[in-house]
Amino acid sequence: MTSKSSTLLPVSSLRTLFLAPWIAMQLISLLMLIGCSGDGGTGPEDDGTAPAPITDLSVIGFDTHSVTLQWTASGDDDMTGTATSYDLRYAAEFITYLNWDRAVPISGESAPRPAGSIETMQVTGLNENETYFFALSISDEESNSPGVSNCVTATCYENAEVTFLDAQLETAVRAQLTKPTGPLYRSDVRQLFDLWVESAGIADLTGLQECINLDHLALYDNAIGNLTLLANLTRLVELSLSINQIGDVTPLAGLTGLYALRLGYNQIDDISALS
Ligand SMILES: [Ca+2]
Ligand SMILES: [Ca+2]
Repeated sequence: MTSKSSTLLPVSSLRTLFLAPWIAMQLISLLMLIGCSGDGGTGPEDDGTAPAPITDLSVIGFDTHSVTLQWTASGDDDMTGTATSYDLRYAAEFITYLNWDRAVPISGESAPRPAGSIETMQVTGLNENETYFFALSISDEESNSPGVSNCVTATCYENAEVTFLDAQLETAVRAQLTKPTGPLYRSDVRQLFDLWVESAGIADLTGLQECINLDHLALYDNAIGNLTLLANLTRLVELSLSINQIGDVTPLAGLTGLYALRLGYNQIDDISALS
């Protein structure tokens, strides 16, 4: 600003004393000229009231390369009228006002509809198996904004149906998910963190390979011989497979997060894969 840079000039204190009132007058004239508007623009006078904050941003769908978001529009002034623009952004980390400037702007937002309207937007061009965080801000015509909305997260993947070939295993999974009937999707079985199925005659683990968020799995006293389908369950920290028909434990070699592994009463000769 003019006044600030002037005080930095190496002038004598006497000259500063005489010039200060003149500089102040010039500054007042300049401010009157631009109408004292906050951003110096020529748009409508600032109404001084920002849109209400958006607090209900949510994920209503996703696919391999897209995420669909929904929220309720606020208005030009709090929850009244119609705001002017949205700024939707994504990041690889949780978004708050602190890191908002580093979040990546997404183009193609529609103009806000009247306060109270349900807005949806599909964000496309995302990477499969990547996790994204989303947040948005809303502004009125004078760039008044309440700041950053709540932040939501989604991972892009094909939400395929998951089939369990062993009825006992499926029953146990459904019980744990409290979803007794209907198709089981990846988005369902990824909600599974603990599973305990004992003495149920389970031989076929098909379906468990999709339960990638399991951290505790206990399958005592079943008829399991092949562990291949457990190889991708890298979040497991506790795995109990005692009393089965297991000969080969090499599929478990990549489960580096395990701190408890129980393999008693099987037919294992070589555990070097687990070293
Ligand atoms: Ca306005
Ligand atoms: Ca306003």
